[in-house]
Amino acid sequence: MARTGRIFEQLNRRQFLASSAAGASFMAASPAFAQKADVDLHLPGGSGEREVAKHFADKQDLILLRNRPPLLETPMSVFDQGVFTPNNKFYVRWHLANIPTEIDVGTFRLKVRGLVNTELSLSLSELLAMPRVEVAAVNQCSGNSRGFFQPRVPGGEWGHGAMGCAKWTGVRLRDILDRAGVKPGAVQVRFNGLDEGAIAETPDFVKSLDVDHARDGEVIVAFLMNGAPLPLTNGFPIRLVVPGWYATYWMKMLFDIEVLDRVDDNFWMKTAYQIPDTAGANVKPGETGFKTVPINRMITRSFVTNLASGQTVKRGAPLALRGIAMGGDVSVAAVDVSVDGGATWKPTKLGRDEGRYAFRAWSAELAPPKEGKFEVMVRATNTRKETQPMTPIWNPGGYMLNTIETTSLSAV
Ligand SMILES: Nc1nc2c(c(=O)[nH]1)N[C@H]1C(S)=C(S)[C@@H](COP(=O)(O)O)O[C@H]1N2
Ligand SMILES: [Mo]
Repeated sequence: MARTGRIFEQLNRRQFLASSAAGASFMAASPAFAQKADVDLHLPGGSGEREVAKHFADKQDLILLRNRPPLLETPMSVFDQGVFTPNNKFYVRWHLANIPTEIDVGTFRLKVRGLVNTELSLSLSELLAMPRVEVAAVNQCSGNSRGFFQPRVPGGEWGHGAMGCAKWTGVRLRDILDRAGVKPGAVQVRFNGLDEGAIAETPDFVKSLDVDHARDGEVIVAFLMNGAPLPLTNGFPIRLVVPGWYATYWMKMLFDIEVLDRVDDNFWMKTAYQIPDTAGANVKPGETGFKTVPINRMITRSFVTNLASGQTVKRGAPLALRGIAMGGDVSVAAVDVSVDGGATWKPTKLGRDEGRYAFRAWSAELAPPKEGKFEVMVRATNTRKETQPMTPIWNPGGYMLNTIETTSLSAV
């Protein structure tokens, strides 16, 4: 159990670090790093330049959308460094204002209750002693890219950086549920984290999965992210990882699992995070009265990461392009680029396959551009032959945008 011991030691150290954060939020007493970051802070169509977050001890050079509850976005340039997003650059999203800044790893317990044969109260050392699995998976907020919705919709006005990819290590949720013994008649499994609203009226943030999904062997309770304990802001000490599904289900600071004999009808399942039950979650702007379903699996997307709109490149020289793609809940099959507005597409070279749920790197060399402005479009297709739409979708929640992205460049 030497390995378990070492992780437990790391967890203990993390608790010590976490407790040094100030006050009733994650904010460090003083900024621990440079305040001027080399990141693109513009959100096209937005109200000018955004700020760099300075008060989060475990984060560096993220774009600040809100301090409390925190909304911190990863700049696109980070995704150019590799398919795994470093923990200190990984985006952060919380709904509720009261988030523990200190976790006592000795007394922390994960409860399992409801429709089970034996209720459990698992310590972190018990969890660390269970069989361990690792999965590379993209964590993406349902509202990633909401800032690009036209007409605009209320909510976190994210650019494209409410996503990240990490190697998550933990135990299978199925193993935990089997240890408790799920009783016949179970319908959903509900997850709760330690965060709470500032006022009693705020519905507690809880999310549920169908019992078969919860028991599919892929959903895990993770305690390591890229080999290190989770940052406090990403759910220390444990969080749910639901590969291929939007991050709203990836409950952070998970402490309570309840097996239900019914479909969960709490606010965060029944009212919030509902999408139109239409192809691509698309409805006409302003449309109402359509049938909705809880948001679920992710869809395919791709981005250029080495160049940003507005940049100039060298005319008459081959143009190197790099980027990332994701398949959604299946692998990326192809990434193509177009320089003629989508009339013709050229295949790119895919990077190493890190698994169906991970980002996939891609690269291409384009023919030397002539002097003047031009546009590069990038389009991913997954193994289910689903691809990205040319025209933007719309829905009132600002969810699931996956339009083909266009990068406007000029050759000089
Ligand atoms: N306990 C808790 N878990 C949570 C949330 C939250 O508000 N509280 N937000 C969810 C949503 S909507 C997102 S997008 C992801 C963000 O994960 P991250 O902050 O680790 O990037 O956490 C999910 N898990
Ligand atoms: Mo989210």
